[in-house]
Amino acid sequence: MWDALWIDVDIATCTVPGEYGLIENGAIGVEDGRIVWVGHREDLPGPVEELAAVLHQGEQKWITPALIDCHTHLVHGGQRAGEFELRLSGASYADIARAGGGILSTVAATRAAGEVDLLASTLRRLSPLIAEGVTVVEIKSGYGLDLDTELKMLRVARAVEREAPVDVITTFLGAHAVPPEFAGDADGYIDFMCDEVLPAAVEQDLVDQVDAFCETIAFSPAQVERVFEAAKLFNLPVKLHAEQLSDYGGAELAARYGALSADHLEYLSPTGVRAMAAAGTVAVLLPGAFYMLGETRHPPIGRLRDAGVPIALATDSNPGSSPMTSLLLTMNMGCVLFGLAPVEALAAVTRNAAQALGLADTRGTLEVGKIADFVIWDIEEPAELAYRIGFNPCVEVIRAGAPTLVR
Ligand code: DI6
Ligand code: FE
Repeated sequence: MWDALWIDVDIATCTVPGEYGLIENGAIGVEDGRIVWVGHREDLPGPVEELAAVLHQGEQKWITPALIDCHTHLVHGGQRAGEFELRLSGASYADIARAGGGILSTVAATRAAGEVDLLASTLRRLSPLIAEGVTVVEIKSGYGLDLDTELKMLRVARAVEREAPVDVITTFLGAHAVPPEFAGDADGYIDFMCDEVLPAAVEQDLVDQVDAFCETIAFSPAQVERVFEAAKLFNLPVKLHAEQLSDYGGAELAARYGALSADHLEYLSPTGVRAMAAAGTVAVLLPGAFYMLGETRHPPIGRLRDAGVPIALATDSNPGSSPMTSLLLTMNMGCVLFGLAPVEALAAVTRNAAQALGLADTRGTLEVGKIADFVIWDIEEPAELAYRIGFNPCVEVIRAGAPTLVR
């Protein structure tokens, strides 16, 4: 007997690229936290009462894979509404960063924050994501830029997994900005990150993957390459903030290191697209940052599609360029601002987001053997998930086969 069986549901399995993988009048069987059966109800191997210990009747609601937010900076002190006001009166994101504001103002606030408060504020920002059916979230460091605070951020990210019903992937983003102590010495700062901070974080088992910010206002491809070499020593997968504000060749570099993903990509070149396709690197698009910064240059969606590069979407939740905590709104923005189809937007926060985190074997689709993380939605068709703005149709989240949230 299975542990539980869901019937009277319509299912979008997301198993086939470019399609919802629809199963009308479907059923899902779960055992030991994994999916053991998924298909049409009439094909079930016996009478429903005899198949599982618990029978859930879905009243013809929809089931999709649980959502995955594969790029966030959720752990941080403070906020930057003042900078938002400056930008609205004409300053650019890069101007503010060069003047010592931007990321560095959040660094000051994060260094000053106590660990307990940092965890509490992170959990508050996480809760709307959880309410939307997110069960896996990636969280980056990168607002510490010194040994103690980078470790503190990563410990908080790990603690999130103990305190909230989500699995957390932690990302070391020491190469996010040059801190004041290293002003004018970006190379010295990269040495410090590679030789001292990353090894200490790995030693304490705080790091699942490594990221960097490759941009004229941040780090050069040569500096990023040293970070990737350091990651390689620890067998850690890499990813990169690339081509957000200019074409700097970051995506090609990331592809050369077999990166799981390259993220942002508004200025991605045709060569970059080809390199990503060849390396199997996922394109993680962040329409929240595009929107918030009033950008006009779109990521090359058509080229990415033609080249078969999987496209993911994420909130990029951070206090500067994307103070956003809704993955459903991100899906809507992916469609309206970037021209994705709703079916692509759903894949972008499920199967492709799983791939961007190296979790494609266990997450992101509804198929036998995968972890039974799924969402029950009160909708009439799956395109509704990307269509509404500011309305959350999630009624229940199933995590490893167990209902964790009922609204
Ligand atoms: N790109 C981003 O979108 C975030 N970091 C990055 O490298 C923004 C970080 C911030 O402005 O605080
Ligand atoms: Fe980011």
